[in-house]
Amino acid sequence: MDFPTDLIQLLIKATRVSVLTGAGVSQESGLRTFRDSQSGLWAQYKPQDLASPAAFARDPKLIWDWYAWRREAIKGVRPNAGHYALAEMEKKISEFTLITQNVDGLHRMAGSNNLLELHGNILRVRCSVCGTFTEDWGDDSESVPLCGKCNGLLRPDVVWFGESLPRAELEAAVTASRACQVFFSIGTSGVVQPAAALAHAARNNGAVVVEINAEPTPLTPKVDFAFHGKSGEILPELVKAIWG
Ligand code: BV8
Ligand code: ZN
Repeated sequence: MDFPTDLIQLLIKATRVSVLTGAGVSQESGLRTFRDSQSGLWAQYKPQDLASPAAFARDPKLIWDWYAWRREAIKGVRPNAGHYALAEMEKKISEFTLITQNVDGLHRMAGSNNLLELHGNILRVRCSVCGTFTEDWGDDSESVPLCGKCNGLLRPDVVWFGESLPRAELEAAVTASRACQVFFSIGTSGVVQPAAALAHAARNNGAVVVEINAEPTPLTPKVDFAFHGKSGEILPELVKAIWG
């Protein structure tokens, strides 16, 4: 795959690069993206209707089971070449920040360290009342497991719609987006806020913005370089083009 030489030259010299990823980077690992995530029993629900405090209050068991179903799907997959290429870029670029909306933990599994999980991680569970994290929770199918400390209902450690993002991660993501020379938006439809605002923050601070996505998004008209295709194919090619 050929890349514009000015982009390659820029990336060879770049010391500050920030990347935002979404569900698209995990698609080639066999995980459905958010917009086409529902199937079978769950096809009748819109994800954002399930991923909300109101839904959990209304029917905690339904929401617990939905996350248990997604957790099982994640346990059955591995990172793909796109995840590994991003871990490779982190080794080559001095200030490389990987910001993800994904709760699947695949970036960390691929070896990414400077990782900001803006929307949490589905493999972590905490108490919905006192916030205590629990390593091992029984998944018997009868009821939602309870907190060992206060008997509150346990919930996945993810950010639901209407809930604020973890402050430290969000602040670090905004700082890294404003300070970078190159900002990549990869495998995301760029609809969910405040994550979708990060590319604009980077652009407004003079960064070159690159989009890698299977299809155009609302961000496409605003980027300097757009590559529409599979991130698991394009990212390894890009790494090769930069560092041979
Ligand atoms: C908050 C965790 C308030 C849970 C998630 C301003 C304007 C309008 C609305 C809002 C606004 N501010 C806030 C809102 C409300 C809301 C929001 O943005 N709503 C949207 C729907 C309009 N935001 C919130 O509620 C946020 N909280 O604002 O709190 C507040 C403020 C202060 C104080 C208190 C409260 C919280 C948002 C986080 C919600 N949690 N996930 C879970 O996973 O269950 S969001 C979840 O959906 C994901 O994390 C991700 O962010 C999003 C899905 O988007 P993508 O990842 O992009 O996936 P998608 O399927 O859409 O697209 C995939 C793309 O990949 C496609 O383009 C496809 O073409 C491409 N693709 C596919 N295959 C490949 C590929 N690309 C490359 N290669 C491939 N192989
Ligand atoms: Zn508790």
